Amino acid sequence: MKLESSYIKTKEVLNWKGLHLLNFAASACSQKVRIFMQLKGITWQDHQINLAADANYSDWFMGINPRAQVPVLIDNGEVHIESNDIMQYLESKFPSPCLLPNELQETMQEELQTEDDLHMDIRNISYRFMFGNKLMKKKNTIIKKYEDDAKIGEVLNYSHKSKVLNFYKGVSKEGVTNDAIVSSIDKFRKKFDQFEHRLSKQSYLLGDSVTLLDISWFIYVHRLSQVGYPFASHYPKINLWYQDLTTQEEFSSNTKNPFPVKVLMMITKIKDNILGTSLQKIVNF
Ligand SMILES: N[C@@H](CCC(=O)N[C@@H](CS)C(=O)NCC(=O)O)C(=O)O
Repeated sequence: MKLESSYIKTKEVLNWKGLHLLNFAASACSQKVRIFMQLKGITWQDHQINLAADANYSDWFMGINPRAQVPVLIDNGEVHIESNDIMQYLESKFPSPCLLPNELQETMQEELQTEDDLHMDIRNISYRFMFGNKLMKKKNTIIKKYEDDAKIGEVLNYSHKSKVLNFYKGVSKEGVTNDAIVSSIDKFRKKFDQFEHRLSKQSYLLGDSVTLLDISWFIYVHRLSQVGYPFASHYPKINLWYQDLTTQEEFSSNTKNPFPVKVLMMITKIKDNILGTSLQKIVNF
């Protein structure tokens, strides 16, 4: 989605030349776009927005993306948001190597919508098992800012805005609950059942070559497998597909966790093992 320049309060970016990606190393949506760009051989100027320090809620960043989310692509002063839209925009600008064949356009739209609809579910998993519910305590001021900012109402469609607000309101009180985890995993299972079936007949999710959809789902599978989702025993074909992609440098180098996230994850894991609150135990795999 290209944002009208009238929305952009941080005017300096309107003069930026070339391609700039505002992103965060540990953000799933950022990782997706970085893999995509690297596979295409596109180079960009990197701007890290530290989500752990709420840099995405700074006036500077919200003056660029009032949704307060990464990734954001700036192409010669044009601001693009929404990871799936960014990839599709770049596909038309850099068609080779092809990651979105024409004949798959319609299927891809449906598939990407499903993937995007599951974003809050991957958030549940990440906040609970990677960040140990740690990152949301500070969110009250942010909720206020989010609610107050009229521009956000304009740029966020309302269902999206209420989803994000409900998430933060819920988690800032009680963290991500076991029920939320079970419900999120149920949604992933439905998709994984489909993918397992497809991958018994083809090498990638939409045929025999990598597409944008493989990149999008790689990120989710990676995140779930990091927190103990038993792909090898439950979805062996998905596991093979995942292992295969992991051997590619573009996929592995863009999904490494920064050191503080590694530490947080390790502490969360130890705690969950002691308390019997790991993903495996909660979902009863
Ligand atoms: N649908 C959006 C989701 C973007 C999104 O939620 N980004 C996350 C990181 S993966 C973010 O910026 N979170 C910051 C926050 O909510 O505080 C996309 O695909 O770009």
